[in-house]
Amino acid sequence: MNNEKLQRAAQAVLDQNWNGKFTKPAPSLYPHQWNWDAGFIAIGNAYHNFDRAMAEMRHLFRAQWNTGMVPQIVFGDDPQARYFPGPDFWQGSRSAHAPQGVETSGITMPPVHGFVLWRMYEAAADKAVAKAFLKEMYPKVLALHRYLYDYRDPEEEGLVYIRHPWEGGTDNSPIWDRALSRIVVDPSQLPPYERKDLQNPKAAEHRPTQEDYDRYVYLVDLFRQHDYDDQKIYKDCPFLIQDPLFNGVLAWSNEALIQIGSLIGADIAEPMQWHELTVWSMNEKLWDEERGIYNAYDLSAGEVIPVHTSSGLIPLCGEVPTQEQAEVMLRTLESDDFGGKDPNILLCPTYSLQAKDLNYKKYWRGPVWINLNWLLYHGLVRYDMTQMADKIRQHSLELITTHGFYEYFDPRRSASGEIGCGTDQFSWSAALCLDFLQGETSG
Ligand code: 2M8
Repeated sequence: MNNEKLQRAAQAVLDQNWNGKFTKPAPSLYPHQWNWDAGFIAIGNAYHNFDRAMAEMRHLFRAQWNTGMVPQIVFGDDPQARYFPGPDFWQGSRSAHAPQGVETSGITMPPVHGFVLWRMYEAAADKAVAKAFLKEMYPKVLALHRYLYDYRDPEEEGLVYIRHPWEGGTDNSPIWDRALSRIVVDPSQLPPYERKDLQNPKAAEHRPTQEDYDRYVYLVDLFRQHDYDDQKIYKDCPFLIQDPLFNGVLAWSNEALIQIGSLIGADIAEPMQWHELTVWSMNEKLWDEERGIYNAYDLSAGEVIPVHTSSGLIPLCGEVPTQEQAEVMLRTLESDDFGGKDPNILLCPTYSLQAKDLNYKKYWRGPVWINLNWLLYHGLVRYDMTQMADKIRQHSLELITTHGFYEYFDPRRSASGEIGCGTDQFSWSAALCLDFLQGETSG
């Protein structure tokens, strides 16, 4: 498929998933608006339909809680929408901080919005419109970051914790395994629930397990019982993790807030302080020199979680490592863990290829995801590692061209069975394909 055809196909996916108010991540599996999906989708639409990109972000931020938190899901009003957990299960209105007139979940997601806005600005044909939009959005994104530093960084280290795997966006990542295994759930004590994500015949094999879901539900139930009060949840929650992906993305968005603030003449003192502290702490606490990757940290157990997933490479995008550290990370990416030099591997697998429990087709436990590739690509570009950056971009486009706009992909060229997994017509695969097609190799 030539680039023009690919571009049109990607635009068609975004058009098809647009419901007049927001873009669904996929036609039926994900019928509502998701937080970081909305950000990636807005980047794609910035090249295709700038008004829609702005509408996407406005729709998300209209659901911002008055603590500043931006929710993981903003529920749409389609009565046919099949998704669990829906608004009745979340019961967000138990919190006095929840927004009025819109239903949302009670957790957040990786804070991509700062760099999404900057990328939109870079892509915009009409800079005056884009600048006015930045002015409108800047205080909202600032409030989100303030929430993260005020409520999710109890030690004031500049490292933000997540309290649910869904907040990390990498739902069943092996990073969470140990922490989740400590949560002993008696299924008979859980509120009754029915999963809606197992319609596709391969879903049970590819998606999270029942044990995973029991723990996801256990945590949501705990948050409900605490009426989504952040302080109370912090005291009782058995899952509090400082994730290198979440904090790496935060670092990039802090930088973007500094750029945006400078452009619009706003005070940038806060994002500057945040940025400095986050970068310093990530290097002090999460950097693993020996393995050349950033670890996660389990705040509940007080222990490092050695990360063998690509999440530990994401801090490149926020320019967290020094050039020297980045070079060590590049070697990690080239090693047998991630297959950067293996002709059979399409980059970048999400879990070490050496891990005993690697599963090439299971969600966040091995497959390639286009959003993480995009973050890695931009990280590598920042360190002038253009050859590897280009390889990631080419592999992403190859996967999409050969198999379609899937949600995730088996990384092996030699694989049998499906290569494209999960849902087809997945919005962020299409949106970031549009950005990849810009073909930029230096930034
Ligand atoms: C997946 O997560 C949702 C829960 O948030 C789910 O499995 O139902 C993840 O891949 C997440 O990162 C993504 O934002 C969401 C919608 O695409 O789906």
